[in-house]
Amino acid sequence: MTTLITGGTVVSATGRTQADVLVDGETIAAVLSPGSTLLGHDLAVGVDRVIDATGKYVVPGGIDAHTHMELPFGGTAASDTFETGTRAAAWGGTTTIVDFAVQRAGERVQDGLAAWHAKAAGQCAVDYSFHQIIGGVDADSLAAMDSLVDEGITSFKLFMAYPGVFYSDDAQILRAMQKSADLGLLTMMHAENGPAIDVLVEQLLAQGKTDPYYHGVARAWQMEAEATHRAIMLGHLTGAPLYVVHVSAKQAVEQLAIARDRGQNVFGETCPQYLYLSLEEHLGAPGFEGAKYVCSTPLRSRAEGHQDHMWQGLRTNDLQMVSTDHCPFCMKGQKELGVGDFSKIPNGIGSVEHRMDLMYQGVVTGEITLERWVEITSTTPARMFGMYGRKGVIAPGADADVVVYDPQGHTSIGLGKTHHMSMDHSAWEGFEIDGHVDVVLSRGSVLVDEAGYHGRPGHGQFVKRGLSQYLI
Ligand code: DUC
Ligand code: ZN
Ligand code: ZN
Ligand code: ZN
Repeated sequence: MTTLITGGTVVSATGRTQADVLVDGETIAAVLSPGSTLLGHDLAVGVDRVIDATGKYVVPGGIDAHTHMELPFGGTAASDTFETGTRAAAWGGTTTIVDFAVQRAGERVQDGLAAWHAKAAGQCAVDYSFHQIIGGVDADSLAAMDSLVDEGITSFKLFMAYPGVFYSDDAQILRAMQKSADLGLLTMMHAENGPAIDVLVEQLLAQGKTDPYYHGVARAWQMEAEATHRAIMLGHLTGAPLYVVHVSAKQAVEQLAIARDRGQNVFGETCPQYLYLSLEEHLGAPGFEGAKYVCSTPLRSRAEGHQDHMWQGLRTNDLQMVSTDHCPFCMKGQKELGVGDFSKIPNGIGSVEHRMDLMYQGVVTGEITLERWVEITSTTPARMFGMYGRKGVIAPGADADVVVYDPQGHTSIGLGKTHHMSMDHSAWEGFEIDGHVDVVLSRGSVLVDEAGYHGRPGHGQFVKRGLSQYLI
């Protein structure tokens, strides 16, 4: 099967050009100046399928490097399965996800990873890979890290938050970082001071402060900034490269900037919710509405300027990319577990479907350039997590993961509109996007076009990743 995507503007992380994209089977065969012929043949005549992208952007498929499909958490499990979550991803122009396989204290890493393979295999509409959560750092799990690279898993995540669940203390972090420095793995860190947060939670609840808003009070920015600094110092000591997930506090970005300025190999990711939503307007919504916006790290105060600072970090490259931390829970039966006690609200927001649109809105409003949009949503995730060349770029030989994006189109987000995630609400209800995902190809197959959805469970394949290109 050959496909010609014709008449569009091909956008990369470094520029834009008028070009036609020829897809042969699962990969990109050529990127050609408009109207090119191949050995004298008119390309549009010889191909099986022509996609007219006139007036539209042709960009590499989105890579969401932080999702939690089916994650057991807070006495329940994230409401998107690999099937529903990757279908929603496809609708939104994301053609690769990297989810987190979970090892808990007392479990074998190999078993945790095998369980995640079992959940995802045959279910995914788009390609997928895994990071490994090490929730119990001990001699066995450290030894098991040796085989991760061979499994195509070149990054692992530790938690400074959630004592009793995934938490690692400083001694465990130090040992895991020493190991990752040896192996060339990328250490991902959930940087929040969990034990100190737990004290504030207990005190707030004792004062009768039980509303969702207090989730944000307990998880104060100081808790994130302190943990970020501590992780950076442990990374400095051990030589382990560090990737801080879901950065939301401006003081945490400042810590990353200081570390980067002294030449340390430190990176940061933020998420759409930290760019658009706030403690006051969303987490502080009347009644129990704020529960929709309970995630960790929490939404931050707009009065304190955190959201503006996240956009700035993306411009200055103190933050390198945007993932969603997609971790959806329904209000009914899930979020409502925390009525009367904010600490029992399962943490997470669902955004996997909307990341490309929400970040494109930053292009419309002038927060970022068109090229930066491609860079933070696709190219850098591919390079950061060892998939570049195959993913993250429109070039001959790359997987034909391509999105045709219509800047004149419009997307209304919300239930009954463009919502395909398995949730009974949307944190993004009412968001209006100037722009529209028109066509989505994954390894040469059209998953979405104007006629609708053509994807299927099992099209998506596991991607064995190489080492991060950001290691030095
Ligand atoms: N944060 C969330 O919001 N959900 C799952 C885990 C996490 O760290
Ligand atoms: Zn986290
Ligand atoms: Zn997460
Ligand atoms: Zn359209």
